[in-house]
Amino acid sequence: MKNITELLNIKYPIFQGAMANVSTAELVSAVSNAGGLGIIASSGNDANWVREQIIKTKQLTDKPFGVNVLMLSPHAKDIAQVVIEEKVAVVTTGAGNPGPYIPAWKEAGIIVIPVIPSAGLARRMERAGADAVIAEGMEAGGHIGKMTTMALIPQVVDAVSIPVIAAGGIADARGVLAAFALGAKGVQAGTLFLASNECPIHENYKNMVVNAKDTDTVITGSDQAPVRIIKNKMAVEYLKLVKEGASFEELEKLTLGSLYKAVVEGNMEEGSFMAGQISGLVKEVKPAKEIIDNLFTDVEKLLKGFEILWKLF
Ligand code: TUI
Repeated sequence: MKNITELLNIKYPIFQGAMANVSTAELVSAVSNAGGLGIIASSGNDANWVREQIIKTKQLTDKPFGVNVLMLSPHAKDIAQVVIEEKVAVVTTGAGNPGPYIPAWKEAGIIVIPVIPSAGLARRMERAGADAVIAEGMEAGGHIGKMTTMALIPQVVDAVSIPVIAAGGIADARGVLAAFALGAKGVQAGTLFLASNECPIHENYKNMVVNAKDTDTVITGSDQAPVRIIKNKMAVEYLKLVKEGASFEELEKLTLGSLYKAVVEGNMEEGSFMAGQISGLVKEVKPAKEIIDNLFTDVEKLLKGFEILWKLF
């Protein structure tokens, strides 16, 4: 099995998770230039917007980058075509089964890496022709599945013979090595890159992440689409309304436009600040290159420490 850095022609086995309204050309190119894989989040945007972001990213980096296609999006079909036309190197997918799109992407020479929340879906994706999968635990921010990273990764690794990338709850060298110990061949981090200089979000969002403690995220959204966000006034009200049996319309009144309020306006009370449980570990905002370089220097140090420990046994 090729390792993930060879497969993608990148320096470090780290992906920047595609974050809705956040992962645009600026962050994506910074991560790719630093030797990771930057990934554009198409989220709910239309195909023209995605094409513009691809063109902009190509102007900012000559390194490989990816585009995430959200299966929930009404524009998924058009975006699936744009990534082919623009000869994007890597496509990741989220929030659904990309099976029907995979043959055309493979024919175009695109490396296809779906995000999956279970071993069953990982197996289906391998059969459909995926090159690797990203197994994302429910520690992650945003839309999540039901399994934890710790339980999910080894079961997915045993279920498929393509490389598995671990996501959810990883923001330092300990997390990276834990993921590798579970059999992953790479990691994907979202929250860690929210706290980067190049991340184009409101300062208040970065401060929310940096100031969060371990228990500060909650799960909102519906049973079909649970969403992890940092606890604030909106989240508390949302959960109270759910407990009182509020209707979908009442809940939607709170959440409609709330991601925009977080990302663009930095509205601390009404915004939806998607972030993972590992926010409590992310303590400062740094350039993406420093984040990645430090991370893998720490991985090397930690590995040496393990070797010494092993000899003492
Ligand atoms: O997609 C994500 N995270 C996201 S997408 C997003 S935008 C959004 N906002 C509000 C509500 C919904 C979406 C914010 N964060 N992560 C990847 C991911 N994919 N997590 C879970 C899944 C997933 C779930 C079910 C992938 C496949 C799947 O398939 C079900 C099936 O069998 O079809």
